[in-house]
Amino acid sequence: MLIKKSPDIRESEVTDYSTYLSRRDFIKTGIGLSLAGLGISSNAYAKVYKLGDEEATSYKNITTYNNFYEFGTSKEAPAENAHTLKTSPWSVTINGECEKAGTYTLEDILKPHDIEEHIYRFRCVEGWSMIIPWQGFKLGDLIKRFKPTSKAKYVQFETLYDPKQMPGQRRDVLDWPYVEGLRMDEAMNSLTLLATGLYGKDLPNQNGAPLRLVVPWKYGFKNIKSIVRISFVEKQPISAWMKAAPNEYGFYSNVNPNVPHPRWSQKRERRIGELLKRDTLMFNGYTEQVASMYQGMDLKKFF
Ligand SMILES: Nc1nc2c(c(=O)[nH]1)N[C@H]1C(S)=C(S)[C@@H](COP(=O)(O)O)O[C@H]1N2
Ligand SMILES: [Mo]
Repeated sequence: MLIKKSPDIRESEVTDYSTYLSRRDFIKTGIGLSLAGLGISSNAYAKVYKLGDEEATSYKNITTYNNFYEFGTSKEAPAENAHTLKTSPWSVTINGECEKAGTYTLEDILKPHDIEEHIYRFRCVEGWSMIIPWQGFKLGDLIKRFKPTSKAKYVQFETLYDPKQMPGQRRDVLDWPYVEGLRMDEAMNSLTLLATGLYGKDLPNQNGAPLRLVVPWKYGFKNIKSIVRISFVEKQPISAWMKAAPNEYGFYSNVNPNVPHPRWSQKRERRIGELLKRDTLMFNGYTEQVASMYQGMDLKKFF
């Protein structure tokens, strides 16, 4: 079992990765093997994860303080309600400007990718933040497999639409399904992940199982959950939040302490589990890896 360490990882310990192993074994043998049968300890996630001197947010906080409006708009609602989401079987449609369009099983989507561990800052536009140890693979590696054409300038993502499984979709708080998008270079950036797990365990439903986007230099709402469609498109996608409030939520939504939200400052943030507020960092601390993509752009205009 190969788990690659990536350069953004410091002082972390790589853990056994249950989802991936069990899926792989399922594919190979056609038999669902229990985690116990594979000798995988269920408390592998108890290890300490750090990003520099910043300690990872607790598993409990990451999995019980959520935004996932498909299951309700309070922070507690997703953990309470998301058990109704059925994540297996799951399929993902890849379409638009690419050579290998089609509908693929989740197993086919995951199969060629080695699972990496990335410990990232996560900053919600509402002013709170976490440190999350993700497992997943680079979105760029997936994109290459499906051979986008020269017309593919953006990548658009869609969450499952199924009001039976997602009770929040019975109310029109957003124009469902949840949609997000990235410019092609952002999608290809090596920080950008499709996550399948956190803390060495399967992604809990409330965190966007079985597949969710992680773009650590952007506000949390760009990190679309429970993805069923990835489309290569020529025009800039209109995200669910842009539709809902275009003056408040832009396409780029890069973390930027110098560009306030129309209703509040973005200069500081509350790290979940800490008392004192921290200063919010430009591009959430990932300037070195991402600033060149926005060279010469007016970030107040392209917010
Ligand atoms: N489909 C979908 N994706 C979503 C959301 C949502 O409501 N629906 N909320 C977003 C917001 S606002 C944030 S802050 C993050 C929260 O991710 P977490 O609950 O794993 O911390 O998910 C984002 N992705
Ligand atoms: Mo958010």
